[in-house]
Amino acid sequence: MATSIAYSGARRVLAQNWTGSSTVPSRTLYPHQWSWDSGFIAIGLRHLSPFRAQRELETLLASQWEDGRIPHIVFNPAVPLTAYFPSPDFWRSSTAGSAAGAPAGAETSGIVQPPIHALAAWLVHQADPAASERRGFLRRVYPRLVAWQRYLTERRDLGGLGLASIVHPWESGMDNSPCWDPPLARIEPAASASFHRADLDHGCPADRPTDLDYGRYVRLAEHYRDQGYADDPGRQPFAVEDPGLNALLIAAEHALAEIAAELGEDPADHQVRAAQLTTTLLKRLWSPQEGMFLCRDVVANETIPERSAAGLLPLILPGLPDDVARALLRTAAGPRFGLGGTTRLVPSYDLAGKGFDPARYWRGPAWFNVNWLVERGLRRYGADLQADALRHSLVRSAAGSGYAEYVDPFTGEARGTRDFSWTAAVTVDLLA
Ligand code: 9YW
Repeated sequence: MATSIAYSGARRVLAQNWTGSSTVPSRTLYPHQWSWDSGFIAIGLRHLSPFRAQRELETLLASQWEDGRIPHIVFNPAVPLTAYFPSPDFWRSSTAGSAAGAPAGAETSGIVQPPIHALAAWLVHQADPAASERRGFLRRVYPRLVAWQRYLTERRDLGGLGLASIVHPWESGMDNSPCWDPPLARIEPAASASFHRADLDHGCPADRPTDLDYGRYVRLAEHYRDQGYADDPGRQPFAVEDPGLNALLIAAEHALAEIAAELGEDPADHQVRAAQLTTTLLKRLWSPQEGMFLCRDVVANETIPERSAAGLLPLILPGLPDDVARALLRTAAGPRFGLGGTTRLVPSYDLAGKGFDPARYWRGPAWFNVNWLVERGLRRYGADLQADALRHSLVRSAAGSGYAEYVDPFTGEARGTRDFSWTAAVTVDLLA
């Protein structure tokens, strides 16, 4: 009974947030299309309507840039500019991004988000292969997904060893994670009077990033825009290799191999790249002392000594050495993340870290997309009992919080906005 209520509530949220061609993360706080949100949303929608799931991804891909990047936001022209900051007149993609091949007929942001899309496309196809084949879904999205992957592995290889770098904290999807504090400390913030934070019109300030964070986000985004969104190594004031984004990048290469094989093409190139990227990820970001992956500041050429849930996400990847997988499972269940012990869900950041705050966005609260990934990772490495418990807790916390954007990791108390699409989508996926 409880699960059927959770399922129907989640279905209601997804129906309410569907615009006709894609889904907004939240009707109030985020009234446009977001890149990695759409990936998670499609993964849930595939159980409700394979057609809507395909459309979700196709709509996003229609605004892909010619250089292969998938922008982190595709703006809905019908929504007033004041509804969300930074708005299209800040990013100016159709003019400032023209050298990078931004579409002329759509307004988007110029930065990116983690590449969940190839995995999402593969899962959407698998949910109903006949519905997918009828519309030629994989055949149409595959070249676009490959171009997206090459944008990240080539243009964004700012460290020169093969991993992709983010050039803005928003690109990690984990906006104000304490991992960005050291590299952000070098950035002179834009004056707070020079912009208006629309997020504070809808959200509680204690649950959101600070004004100082925003000043730095604005400065970095302006800098990137004013260079025409070019990715020249050495010219970015902020460049970080994030294990979460790179884990999804490798998962995407595995998914592309599956898609290629399904289309009758040779998957070998994707398989080789996935293996090479995994080796580099281990060499570059694995910390045996911490028992997890850490971020690397490419500008300062040093490891960032902060532990966030992003450092557990490589658990989704096949082929990790046994000692690495075992250490990750121990870290997830240990005092820093409390899984199966002090926390209901994996917190976004180290419970014992100096930046920990159970209420503030990516500095401690638990997020449902991250926990969905951890659940897959636990299962992949044989921790089925822990995965079952996490699945149960995730569904209970999602429905119990009104499908909150994020929750207090200890109590499950709702934080941020409610009726949040990916919270509903991963609930549907786990119950389907
Ligand atoms: C913002 C839409 C996005 C997510 C991000 C999350 C938040 C936007 O919302 O960023 O204005 O703060 O951090 O991961 O994609 O849901």
